[in-house]
Amino acid sequence: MTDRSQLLSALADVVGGRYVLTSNEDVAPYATDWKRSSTGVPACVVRPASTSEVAGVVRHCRELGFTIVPQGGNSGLAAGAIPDSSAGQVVLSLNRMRAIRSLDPVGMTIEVEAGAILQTVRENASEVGRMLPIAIAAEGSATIGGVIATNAGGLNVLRYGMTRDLTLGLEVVLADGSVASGLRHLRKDNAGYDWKQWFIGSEGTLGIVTAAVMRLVTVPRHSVTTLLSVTNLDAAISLFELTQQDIGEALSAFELISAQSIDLIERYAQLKSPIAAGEWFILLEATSSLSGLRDAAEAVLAAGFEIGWVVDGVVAESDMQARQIWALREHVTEAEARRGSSLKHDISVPLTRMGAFLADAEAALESVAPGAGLNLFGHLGDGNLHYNVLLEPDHDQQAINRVVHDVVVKHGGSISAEHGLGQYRVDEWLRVAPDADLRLASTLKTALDPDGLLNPGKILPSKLSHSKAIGETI
Ligand code: 2HG
Ligand code: ZN
Repeated sequence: MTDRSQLLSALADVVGGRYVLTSNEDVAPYATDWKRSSTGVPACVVRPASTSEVAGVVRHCRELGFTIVPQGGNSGLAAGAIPDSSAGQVVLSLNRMRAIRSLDPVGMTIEVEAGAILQTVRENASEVGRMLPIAIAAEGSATIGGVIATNAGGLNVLRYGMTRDLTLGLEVVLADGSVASGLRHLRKDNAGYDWKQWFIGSEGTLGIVTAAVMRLVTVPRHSVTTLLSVTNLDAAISLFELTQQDIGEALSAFELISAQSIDLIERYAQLKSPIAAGEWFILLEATSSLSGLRDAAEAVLAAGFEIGWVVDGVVAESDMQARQIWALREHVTEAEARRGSSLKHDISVPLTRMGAFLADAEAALESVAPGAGLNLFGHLGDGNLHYNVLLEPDHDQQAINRVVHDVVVKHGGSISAEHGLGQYRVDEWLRVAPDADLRLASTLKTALDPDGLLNPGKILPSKLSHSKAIGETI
């Protein structure tokens, strides 16, 4: 028996033969990412139904020398859940583990399995007047496990924080096949290390998340949605300051969309902006259990007009109009993909450096890709910009990545704000990361996955090249 046939039969014993996928047709949806930029060749795809089956799969892969690529809804934008082309990696899909294990509206927690779809979890919570405030366009396919593994951000981070801030407990299958159970429903727990944090945002490189306890919030009774266009970025930032002052903790989204992005949406997603363009558009949303939001939003808009920051604006009159405004924002990624290929940069800088970052990035980009089209949008309130370059065949992608990321570093920013490093940004991270970050990452990886079984090539390239990168003797 070859190693692979031994593996297939061992995995079939654990999960049942029909859940070990090998044909090209069955494997294809798990082997290519959403952007269709990365396609791998896995040894097989395995779909366990329980935590103990995940543990069994891990043990067999380890014994037989196959590495594992954990996968949730495969909606990631950095190819973190896509295998390489060696046929030596097993894609472990969590998509059969979808149970909502418990929902506590009083303690405001929900316990779910890793493969539960984000939208389903949100719907379950909303049935009892609660909300899981992770708002991402991919909610219909993204899973809780994937959201945790990437520490996903999204549209409401400004108000509720990243996925990390909403995760109370985890159950994780470790690289040795043992299970770490920490499904605690507690807001306060200082007993020992807070080990769940090691796995949140670890992109499946330290352990496989099989279940989680998430923190819920109450569904706000009132909301107001406003679309504005502003003269320039300084005006957008000033308006953000004013909004924080006057709307305060009710502010749930402050999204920035460039005029070029609106053009893309109008051309490729057949949607229409209801207002005249400025250099930038802002989608402002406030939600609260208390009333009076509409007056507050109108006052901000009026002040913005008077000072000369705002070019045009509309406050949604109905839920339907609010949904239409949100549809513009939610179609940016799709419109970009329909236009053609693009090079995404998911960056963050301190808000006060955003203007200088944009000016420097424009000049740097001009030096390697003169006249390149851009799709700039993001979560201004979080200092997180999607600095996406619309690719043309003659573009040198590595050169573009380097100049953009160098400017990010110059302004004290991060080259991976909310999507993860995946495979696309590993080399760049190794190039720009501080030594301490690399040393600690390596220490953690060595402690939890000494043999490099879990998602090799993600976050850290491979044991060998990473050791070289951080100057260890090997
Ligand atoms: C968003 O903000 C997502 O809509 C996707 O993070 C970003 O497409 C992108 O680059
Ligand atoms: Zn985003």
